[in-house]
Amino acid sequence: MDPTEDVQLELFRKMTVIRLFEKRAYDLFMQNLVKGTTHLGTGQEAVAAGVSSAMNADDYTFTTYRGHNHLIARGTPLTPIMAELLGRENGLMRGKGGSMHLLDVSHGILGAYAIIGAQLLIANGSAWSAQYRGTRQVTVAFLGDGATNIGAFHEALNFAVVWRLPVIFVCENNHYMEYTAIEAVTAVRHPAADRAPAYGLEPIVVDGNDVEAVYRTARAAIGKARDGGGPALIEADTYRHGGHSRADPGKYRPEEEVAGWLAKDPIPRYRAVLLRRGAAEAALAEIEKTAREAVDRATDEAKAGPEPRLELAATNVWADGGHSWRN
Ligand SMILES: Cc1ncc(C[n+]2csc(CCOP(=O)(O)OP(=O)(O)O)c2C)c(N)n1
Ligand SMILES: [Mg+2]
Repeated sequence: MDPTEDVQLELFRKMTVIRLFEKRAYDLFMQNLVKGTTHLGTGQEAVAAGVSSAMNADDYTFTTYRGHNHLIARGTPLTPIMAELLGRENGLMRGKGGSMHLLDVSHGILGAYAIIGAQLLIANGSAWSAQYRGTRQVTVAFLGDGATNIGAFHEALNFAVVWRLPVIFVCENNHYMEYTAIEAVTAVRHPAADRAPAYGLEPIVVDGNDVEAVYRTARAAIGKARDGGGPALIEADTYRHGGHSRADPGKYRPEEEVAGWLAKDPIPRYRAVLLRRGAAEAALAEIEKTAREAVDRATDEAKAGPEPRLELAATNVWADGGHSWRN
């Protein structure tokens, strides 16, 4: 289904906010204000925006260390994410997790996982729980292309199909796993989609820089899973503009390759589509202005947050005997 006009503006808004937030995160990292590392999804915004807009508010998201974008797309306020990056007590995890370990149960984010592939098996558990409880909630788990060469990916796919789980695996194929091109270490061309038939799944490849294509593909898969039709594996073809993490300049990538993908930047591309369809320039400019202000506000509020108190060091470290997810 094509997005309504409201959804179209929402897709543009989400991508814009994510881009500006991550640009700010990079600047703060370069100023040595970020505690720990960062992995930015700059260039990959259309995947986060398109998939999240196809989800219901009570659906679940599992993401990776490259996950700021997925939280923002699902509506987590910017300040607690920014404050978490800066290691402040007003951060999502009270400043104890940092960029790679974001969790926001109130927006259905059941964690960001730094161990490649680990989230996929836990996502199966979340989907199984929804299936068992009969809630019609769908779980979406994001993964990188490199994760497709990890055993957990294959274990998760197999069991998701065997149990017909309401889980959607979205592989963001940005063509690199750290500093290695995925094609140099993978037997098939499409690292996720070409493996799907081995588990009885349809091979799905979508242009991950076309936000509406991502939205349509995700909506179809999520709707089917919600109705009991079982899991799907979506491969979104995309590219990260920057390096793998921190200040990595990404020089291991050929210049022409980077230039080719910059020309396919999902945000200006969608902006042009909306203008062609008759959207008012002023409306888009207003979205951009509001996004800039929101990122500025989040930065100020994060910087104003206190350093975590010493007594917090031992909280939320051990299970308390309960089974519920909590922040
Ligand atoms: C099990 C495991 N092995 C190795 C690593 C180190 N590592 C961190 S990120 C990364 C690359 C993953 O690439 P990909 O899945 O394509 O995700 P991307 O970073 O491109 O989003 C690796 C190997 C890890 N975190 N976990
Ligand atoms: Mg990758």
